[in-house]
Amino acid sequence: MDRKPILVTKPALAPLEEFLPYLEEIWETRWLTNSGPFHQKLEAALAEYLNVKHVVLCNNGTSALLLALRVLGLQGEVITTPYSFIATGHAIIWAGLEPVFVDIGADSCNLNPEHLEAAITERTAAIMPVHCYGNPCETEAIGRIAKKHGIPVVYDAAHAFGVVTESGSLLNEGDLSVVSFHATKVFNTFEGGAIICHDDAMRKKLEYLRNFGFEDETHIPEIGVNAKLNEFQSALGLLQLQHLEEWLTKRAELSRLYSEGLNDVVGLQCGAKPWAKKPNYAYFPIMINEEYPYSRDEVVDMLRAREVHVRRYFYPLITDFPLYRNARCVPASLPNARRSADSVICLPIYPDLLAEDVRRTCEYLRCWAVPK
Ligand code: T4K
Repeated sequence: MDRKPILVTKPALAPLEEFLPYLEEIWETRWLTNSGPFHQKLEAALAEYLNVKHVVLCNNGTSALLLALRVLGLQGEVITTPYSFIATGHAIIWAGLEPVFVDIGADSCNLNPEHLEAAITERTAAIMPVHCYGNPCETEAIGRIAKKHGIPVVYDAAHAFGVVTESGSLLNEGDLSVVSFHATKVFNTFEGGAIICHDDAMRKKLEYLRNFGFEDETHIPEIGVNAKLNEFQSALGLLQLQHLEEWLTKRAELSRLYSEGLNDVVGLQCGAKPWAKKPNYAYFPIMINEEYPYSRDEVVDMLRAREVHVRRYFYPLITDFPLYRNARCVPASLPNARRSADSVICLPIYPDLLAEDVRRTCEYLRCWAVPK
């Protein structure tokens, strides 16, 4: 039987007819960019939804990371995780800093605070952990170590939009957090991102850094870039926000179906633990270990042959790209990150995914688990 390919994700979009009035308004006002009315409304709406003080919109998550690092006026090294998308490492280098990679935990995919202190030197300027898959980092331990050494923490929260822990919005942790609104994310504006910050002065500085450095018409205190989100994307964001809870409910239901379908499969571990009080179910990673009769890459190929186009987020490790070969790693062999990169498969998850497709995918993984 011919099946439609199932991709790892499919962007959620509000109905087109609901977007038309926003477009008509843009065509009417001719206000297209540069902190226009929709942009201002979206910043306010997101701050309220996310329960954070300031949201500074940017044109994507990578430039938001770049500005977050720039605004702190850092020099030297930034400690991060090798188990992430390449943008995490690239942003550090673009900001003129050196990445240092600390291993992740044995059963979390996040930076392990136990190795953090060993990685800190007099050249450490900041820590940039990633809430991988939207699962919260050990923020308390990281915060304690950062405070002891007097260094700021910038969370790469690209995956963590809307995640809430026992202490409230995860995005309130650290000095700054960065979210992504890329097409593949839980909340998308086609492309987009934002910096979450907690004080007025920092917000002002970020606003001028994203607009060429203009503080006002005649003053440019620092070299800025053009990292603005336009009115089309901001209007879309306002509309998308109205549908978000419904999309999160669907993601939660699909995630539950995967967990039920795969929980007892020998050699396969569901990595998407709902550690947060309110998770966002951004990804559904599984880990294939030695007890499974097929290797991770064989499983990827077998699923793809059945039109289930899974991805290996995050393989290879950032440190395995030749550009990063000389980066300092703690410990040098990064054993946990390596194990996760070699065993992970991210299964398809998005609001329009059909329950029957999740069941079918689980069925394949269960059948193949029977020894060869
Ligand atoms: N930090 C972290 C931890 C991140 O994960 C990311 C981005 C960033 C920072 C940087 O944020 P941004 O600057 O991107 O805002 C994707 C995304 O491009 C990237 O945003 C994301 N992380 C990364 C984890 O995944 P690819 O190369 O895997 O994307 P691609 O084009 O292969 O798309 C994946 C699947 O989605 C495809 O099977 C098709 C489907 N798709 C994709 C797009 C773009 C669609 O159906 N429609 C679409 O428009 O990187």
